Amino acid sequence: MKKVYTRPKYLKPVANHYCPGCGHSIVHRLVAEVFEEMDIGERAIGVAPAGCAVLAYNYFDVDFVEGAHGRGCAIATGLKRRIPDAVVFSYQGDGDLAAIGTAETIHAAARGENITIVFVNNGIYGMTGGQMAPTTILGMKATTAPFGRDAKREGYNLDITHLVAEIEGTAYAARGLITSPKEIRKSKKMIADAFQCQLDNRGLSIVELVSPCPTNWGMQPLASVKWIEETFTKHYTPGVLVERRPVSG
Ligand SMILES: Cc1ncc(C[n+]2csc(CCOP(=O)(O)OP(=O)(O)O)c2C)c(N)n1
Ligand code: SF4
Repeated sequence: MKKVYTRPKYLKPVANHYCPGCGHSIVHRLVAEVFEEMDIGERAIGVAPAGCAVLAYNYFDVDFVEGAHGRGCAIATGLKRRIPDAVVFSYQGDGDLAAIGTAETIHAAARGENITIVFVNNGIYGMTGGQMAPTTILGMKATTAPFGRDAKREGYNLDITHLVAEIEGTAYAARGLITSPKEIRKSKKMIADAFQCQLDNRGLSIVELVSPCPTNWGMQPLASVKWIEETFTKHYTPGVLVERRPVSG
């Protein structure tokens, strides 16, 4: 019988701690598959976040550094400048990238750092129990916005990838969904394009993966995916947001 599914080379043969229906494990798999297909796993160095993906270094079979909360882009900057041949990526949640790490994110983009950001947006602080994040959309409930986010009380949600895309130093910004197999395949292509951008020395690349957190959303996994497609994407439309300095020929 033909084998159609196997563990990617750059994922360790261990069980992970993610909840059923969580997008993180799918994103891990996509990144590991891209490393294998692009033959860059031996050169990869990841920066793990404070957040549900804090143990990413236990799952990826590539070099990793653990970052303090929000400092992924600053740490990735140091690694890439010191080891230019490495393929450096920060793996960050929306609390990590768009709240405590806003300054690091924006300034890494402004400097045009040749790093890749894998950004998992589940609209909430997952690890700490479902507090409101900058990405929490209007009306969405969180433990710190129990009646749903209200613009008058909690302000509007922040589309950080759109903001980063506006900055000249950003070479590639895209947003994919971790929902249906079709959308997941598109997301994988975006991850590959982001790493290719780094290989071509074009500047900062970011891929946002809009991803379910069934546990903190209080939904079943399938309902979470449906909610992303019907509601969350009204604020976070998938697609390539910007592509600068393409390599000709
Ligand atoms: C300096 C500092 N402040 C706060 C925390 C607590 N903390 C850990 S993870 C986290 C938020 C994680 O949310 P997110 O980045 O969205 O990732 P997710 O868990 O949803 O994947 C917070 C506030 C911390 N570890 N360090
Ligand atoms: S709390 Fe949410 S983000 Fe964290 S592992 Fe569970 S489903 Fe995933």
